[in-house]
Amino acid sequence: MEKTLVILKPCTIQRGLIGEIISRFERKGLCLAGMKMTWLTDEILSEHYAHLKEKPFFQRIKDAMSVCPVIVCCWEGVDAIHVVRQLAGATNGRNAQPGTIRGDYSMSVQENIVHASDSPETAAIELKRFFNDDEIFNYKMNNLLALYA
Ligand code: YYY
Ligand code: MG
Repeated sequence: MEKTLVILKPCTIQRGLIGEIISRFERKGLCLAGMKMTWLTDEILSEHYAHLKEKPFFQRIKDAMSVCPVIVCCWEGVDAIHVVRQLAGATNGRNAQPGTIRGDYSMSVQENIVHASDSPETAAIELKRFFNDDEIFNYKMNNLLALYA
């Protein structure tokens, strides 16, 4: 089992899509191990988007990520990091395949509905960045046989 971080971006909150997007992960069969609403600071966003700090859009994406609170989620499942990236789709919503979250809900690169960790290494770092240990819950869904057998 792996755990991965998903952030429902401000565009998702503003457009009233919180429930729809959470449903996509839920009905796929992922287990919700943590979830909270938080208002991201420029400081935490500078850390989170450090790999983009040389890009011309660095400040713009940080500003877009802090126009309102976001929902941070920890989803758990076999191969969860890869599965969630596949569900999210390509970064640019206009290129993302129909059937993916970005493909179905986004017309934008920046306003692309979700952030999703892109590797086991970044998932571990990002979960620590947004959650305290006691905010991640270790329990098993009782449908594992039906999901994975
Ligand atoms: O992992 P992913 O979200 O698909 O893309 P990243 O390359 O990590 O970029 C993070 C974030 O930055 C992206 O979700 C939107 C924004 N962004 C942008 O606004 N303009 C770009 N040309 C590239 C990325
Ligand atoms: Mg990324």
